Amino acid sequence: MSHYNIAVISGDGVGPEVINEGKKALQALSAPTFTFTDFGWSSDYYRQTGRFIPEGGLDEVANYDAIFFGAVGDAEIQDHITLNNLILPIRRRFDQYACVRPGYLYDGVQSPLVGKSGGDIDLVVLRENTEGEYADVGGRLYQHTNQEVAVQTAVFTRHGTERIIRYAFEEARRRQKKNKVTSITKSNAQGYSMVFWDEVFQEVEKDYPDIETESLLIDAAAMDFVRRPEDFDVVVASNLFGDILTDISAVIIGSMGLAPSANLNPSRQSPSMFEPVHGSAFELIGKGLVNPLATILAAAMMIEFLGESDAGALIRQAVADNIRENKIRTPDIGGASSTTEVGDDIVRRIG
Ligand code: GGG
Repeated sequence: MSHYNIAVISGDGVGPEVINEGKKALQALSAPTFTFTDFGWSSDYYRQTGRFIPEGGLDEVANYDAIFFGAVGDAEIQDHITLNNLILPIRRRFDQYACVRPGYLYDGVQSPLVGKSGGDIDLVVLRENTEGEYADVGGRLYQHTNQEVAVQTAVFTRHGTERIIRYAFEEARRRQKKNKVTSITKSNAQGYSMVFWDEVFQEVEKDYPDIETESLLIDAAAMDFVRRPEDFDVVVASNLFGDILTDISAVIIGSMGLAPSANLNPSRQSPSMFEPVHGSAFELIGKGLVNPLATILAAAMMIEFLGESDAGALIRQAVADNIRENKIRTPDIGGASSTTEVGDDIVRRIG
């Protein structure tokens, strides 16, 4: 029987609550088995030590099969500090360049979009995860004066752009749904980086004549995610545009609490990381109101990436059945049950 060593970074806010339910779902499987090692890296750890990740911490995590991540963000610490010192260094160090964010409307969930029912929305956004607008390049001059200058540079390399676009085409073939890839840019306004992205997309698409292609500007894509989400299959976008679009895809499938995310290193030379799309939601801490299903679905993505497709399917089925039955669900999707009660129901169904 396979056994996996999982590095767990619960992080901030509701992270520990949802990670707890994700671990429960994984432990309910008869196979594979897991050893979870908790790494207490978080904003609290930063308050105590001045660091989010201890010296040598990433070297230690490099030895694990995967990373199971909760959330980052704290009421007292600016978001750019938490992000740039915890989650972004992990994504970059382990070259987790493919951020995979599925948006699926489950049978039994009310989409805010009129007339959409189960399965009508079934798309996946491939977000470039290591460079683009999130490249840590820039600076500030003459701070706190009238002459203040702030520069933030986006970085698009051929290597980084081509590999995420290629991954998107491969994903469209793997999914066997609409065999379509939509590329998102803003090349009407950003004549260097985004025109470059369009050119790379046009080069790569030649290698995939079986896949239909479409190119949209980010503003049109945001509108079309609301107006015609059923037309999308695989969507590939830069780091920032992918981040924004996946908040839209989460809300149109009924809740941020239903949106999982995988940060993949497809070469498998370093561990990949799995997390809910949602952040720390610190206003919900300790209330038992947070929906654990995004994290449980991220757990399913994790074991599928590790090669355990049958076990992943079991978890997915448990989630789909829980939602369809519409008895035990958290308030974000119209229920009155707690985080733990939903997690317990998933465990019962898996068991
Ligand atoms: N579980 C994901 C999480 O905590 N996200 C917080 C966040 O703000 N992330 C920004 C990003 O992924 O770009």
